[in-house]
Amino acid sequence: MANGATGIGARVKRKEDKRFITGKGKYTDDVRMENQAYAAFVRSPHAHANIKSIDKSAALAMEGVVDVLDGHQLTGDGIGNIICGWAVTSKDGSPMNMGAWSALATQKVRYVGDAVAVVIADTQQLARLAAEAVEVEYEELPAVVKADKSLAKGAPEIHENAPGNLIYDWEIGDEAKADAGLAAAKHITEMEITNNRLSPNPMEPRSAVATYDEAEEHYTLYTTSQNPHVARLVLSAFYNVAPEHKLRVIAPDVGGGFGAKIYIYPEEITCLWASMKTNRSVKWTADRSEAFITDAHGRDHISTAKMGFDENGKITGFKVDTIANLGAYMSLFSSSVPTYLYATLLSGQYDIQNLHANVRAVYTNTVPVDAYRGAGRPEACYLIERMMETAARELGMKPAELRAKNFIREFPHETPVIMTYDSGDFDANLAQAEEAADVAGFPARKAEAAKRGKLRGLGYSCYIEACGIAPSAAVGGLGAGVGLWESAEVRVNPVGTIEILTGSHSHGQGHETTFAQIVAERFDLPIDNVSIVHGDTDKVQFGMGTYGSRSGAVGMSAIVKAMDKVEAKVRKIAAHQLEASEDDIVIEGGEVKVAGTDKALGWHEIGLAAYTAHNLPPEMEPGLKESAFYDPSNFTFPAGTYICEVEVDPETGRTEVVQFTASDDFGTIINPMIVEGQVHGGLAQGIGQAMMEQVIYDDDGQLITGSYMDYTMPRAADLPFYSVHHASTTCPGNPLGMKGCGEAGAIGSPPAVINAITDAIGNNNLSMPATPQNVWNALQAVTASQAAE
Ligand code: MCN
Repeated sequence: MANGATGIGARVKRKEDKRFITGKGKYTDDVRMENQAYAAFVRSPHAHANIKSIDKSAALAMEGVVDVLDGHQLTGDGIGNIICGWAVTSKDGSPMNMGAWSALATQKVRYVGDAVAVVIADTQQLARLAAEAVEVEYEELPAVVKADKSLAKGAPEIHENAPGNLIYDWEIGDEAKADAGLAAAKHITEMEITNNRLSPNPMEPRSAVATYDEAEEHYTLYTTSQNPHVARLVLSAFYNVAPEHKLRVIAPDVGGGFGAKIYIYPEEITCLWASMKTNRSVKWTADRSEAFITDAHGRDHISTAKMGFDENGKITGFKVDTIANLGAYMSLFSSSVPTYLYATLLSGQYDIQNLHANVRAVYTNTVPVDAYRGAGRPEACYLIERMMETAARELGMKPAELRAKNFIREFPHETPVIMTYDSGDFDANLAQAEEAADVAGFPARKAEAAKRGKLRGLGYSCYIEACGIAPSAAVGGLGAGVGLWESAEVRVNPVGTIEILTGSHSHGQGHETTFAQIVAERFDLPIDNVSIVHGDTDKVQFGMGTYGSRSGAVGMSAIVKAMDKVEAKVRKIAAHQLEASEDDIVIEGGEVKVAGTDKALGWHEIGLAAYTAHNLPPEMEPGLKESAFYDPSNFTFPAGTYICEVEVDPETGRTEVVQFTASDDFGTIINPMIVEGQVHGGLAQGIGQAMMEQVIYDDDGQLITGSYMDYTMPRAADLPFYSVHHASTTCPGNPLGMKGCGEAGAIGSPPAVINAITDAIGNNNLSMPATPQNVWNALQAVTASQAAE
């Protein structure tokens, strides 16, 4: 049914924004429990050390300190180690080397910030003061922070069961074919590419409030989670904190996550356990400094790559060797990021028959690394799109021409790295972006900039990514420890309003609006009659949560399935009550009608009929509420072309992004305004990665970029007005035809920026982030080589 004003395709303003912009959101730190105490963690100041002793006496003597708990007590109570839930097998058939990670370290600390003990006290200030008073004696060990150095002979060994710090040595594709393809090439482009380590920086830091009810032997955890049901499952099944039916996890309003709030961290585990130990509600909220040293970081790859081309510019072979830094411990999905979310996307938008990638994942004495917006796909896109632009320069071809020569044009297309692209029109996105960016007018703009003493450059990125992460059987076969379906329940109330209970979790993506839009469209109801319930394991039957831009393609599809069931029942009730054939029932104008007559029932009448059950068809169950689980048959494959135009000041290296154009294919678009907002946010993060963000450790493993004085986040003034466009193909894999949009901007934009800057300065040797200093150094190298000639 059409519902033009608020249905599919309408730019409906976000329903949730009223409470967010008036300060009425309810976040975890807003939760105040009776008898609440506060946790403060005693953290390692060393990157690598043995714990010799812990002296709690001074802290325990402070008035208002409830207890000081350590790792021996935690493990003594049977709390299990933190695990990585995705098993990756090395190419020699051996399992990955997962080192033990206790929520509170017992013998050894492995990164600055590793938790050693927790203080529970009456106030937050007191807890923090008392944590300072806990004396831990350490025996310092040498540390290693860089992925390649960690693999080097003689590097300090971080986990006993991971010799040489190697977690796995994994491959995908056919190496012999890739070698043969390169051997047959007329031209080979070869590059070393690093992908800088990032900190996720959601606006709301992580937080937990745990309560133990002794009489019921029941736990409640309020937490900043993107997936409360997964948290409950993991906390009960793996960490043994509480049985699943005795644990309620609530993720109320959550102020952004970007991946960092998928995982179950030491702090939540410890707060739950401490609430039982102390019989107090226990609250912990990270401050920004703590977030920098505890939130899982992202990216951090070092790669070498070779791409071969024939005389026509067609790719003959592609070989990639990557070392991925996973930090000190394996976080929940860490193993899957540099393997199944990265190397499987290395075919990009191109028809590459001969492809091989090798990935070694390593431990270092740094914060654990896991999925951060894009997770693996930005690393793949950056690598391919830097290679393509570089190859075009080396071959003397236009970057767009080289790409178009290699585009995939027939779907479904199976790549040699196990992905089956289902749909797309890469030419359409490229053409749309080139037109919107006025590529034809670039030479004139460059000449005009030159008159002002500025260097202007243009860079492309043609990205593809796999999101809508599922299907369960496929990910299970690849090592995932969970299924990746989604569930939903549609409840029509007796008064005809509708509640949608979903296992997806909204923490900035506008689900309360878009999810309501598809219901308003289907049942032709005012959007205000529909409300969305999420984020509470006691309310929503089950769910796998929000990451991998899956809530549209998977979460909303589950709602569609449940709506199918509701509609079937509504038709039966209406046909019975209106004495008509089910085939003649239509749903429109907020009513359920007999086509071609004036016989109609309002939704409130249908609802009332279902719940009073006075006059239902024989054998029909009373009530009107249906649930569904949805497991798609494939990922979705958003794709597009991004074109970045920059102006560099050669005096200072300062670079301005003067124009950024995006043409995306997100399939059916439910709410263009929300989708544009998602693209804007992703672009800000991608441009941030390309130009300013970088986590830096010194050689001893001390975090240098531990505050916003040293870790540069992009601000509004650093970013241009984006020019965002859509050229869509329908996704055949889900009932709405949607592809995910939540990560695309962060995936596609970094190579476009670096390609533009390197074009401007005439030096291809530039790594992210392109800070003024890095750009200036690259410019000096150009001047030096010109002087030498
Ligand atoms: N949508 C749409 N039409 C489409 C695709 C999506 O209208 N064709 C809508 C959806 O209905 C939803 C929103 O766009 O309201 C994003 O949908 P989707 O792409 O499915 O992504 P998710 O909802 O699963 O969100 C996850 C994604 C990820 S993985 C990260 S990381 C990320 C992102 O979303 N983190 C975010 N966007 C974020 N935005 C904010 N504000 N905060 C974060 O932490």
